[in-house]
Amino acid sequence: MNRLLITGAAGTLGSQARERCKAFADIVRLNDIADLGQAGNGEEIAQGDLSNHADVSRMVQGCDGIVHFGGFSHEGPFDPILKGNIIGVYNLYEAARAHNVNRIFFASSNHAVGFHPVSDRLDEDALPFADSLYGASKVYGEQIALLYWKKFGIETARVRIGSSFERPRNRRMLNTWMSFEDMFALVKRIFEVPRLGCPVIYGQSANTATQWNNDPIHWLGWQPKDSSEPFRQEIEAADPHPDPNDSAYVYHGGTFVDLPIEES
Ligand code: NAI
Ligand code: 15L
Repeated sequence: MNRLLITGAAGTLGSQARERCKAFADIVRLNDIADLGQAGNGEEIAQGDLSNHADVSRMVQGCDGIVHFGGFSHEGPFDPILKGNIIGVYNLYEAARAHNVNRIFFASSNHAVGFHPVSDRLDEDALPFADSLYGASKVYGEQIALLYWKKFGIETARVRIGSSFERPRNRRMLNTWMSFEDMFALVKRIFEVPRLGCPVIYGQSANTATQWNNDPIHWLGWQPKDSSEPFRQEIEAADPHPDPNDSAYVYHGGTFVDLPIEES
């Protein structure tokens, strides 16, 4: 891998990617709408707005692969979701097509299927069932990825990330957590495999309690190594009497199902 574009490089996962992807990419090109500071060794800064076609074309040109973390990362008003996640994804795939970039890691979300009840264990065949405008924008992104694979052969890992933070933050995340180590082992693997296609992958660590079945992507050769178990005692002690009827434990998307549709 010569040059890898990382979008959302000022965010939680993108700022991790900034260092970690240097393990397999000679140059990381960093995009965000927010300030990215000075370029370090092996870095190029490409500040810009994903909703601006010219910005996106410039940042994609000359790259060999894309880790797409950029966009609006939670529920909110439609306008930033439209710009970051709808127009932004269209611009990204059009630029990839124009500049012959043939492999993309797309940060989808569990909220693309968040309205399924947790009593149903989900795999790659789960029907889209968004729990929010944000989740619906991720369903759209997954579909654009599939379309550009079928029409143009651009391969994408459509990764429905659970909860990827330094550590799990609550009881729900004991099931949905994905460590940064497991995340970036997956990112690396996506750019190593000779053939990728356009699989749906659930972004989770090897948690004891799991809601998502990754058996269909065993061929990928990625095995998460971390687990939320070491955090269980502390998290359960902080919240000793959870209500089993709380949406947090009833739906895959947790409390996103209860969020209002905000006005733009
Ligand atoms: P984040 O919110 O920390 O980072 C997203 C970055 O995208 C921000 O730095 C923001 O400035 C940038 N951005 C937003 N709109 C933009 C635009 N129009 N043009 C250019 N840049 C723009 O989010 P985080 O946690 O790092 O997540 C990264 C990706 O992974 C997001 O797409 C999110 O939806 C997805 N994801 C993350 C999960 C997690 O647990 N961290 C779970 C599921 C999905
Ligand atoms: C997401 O999609 C969000 O980006 C992240 O901030 C968390 O809310 C995560 O889902 C989750 O479900 O825990």
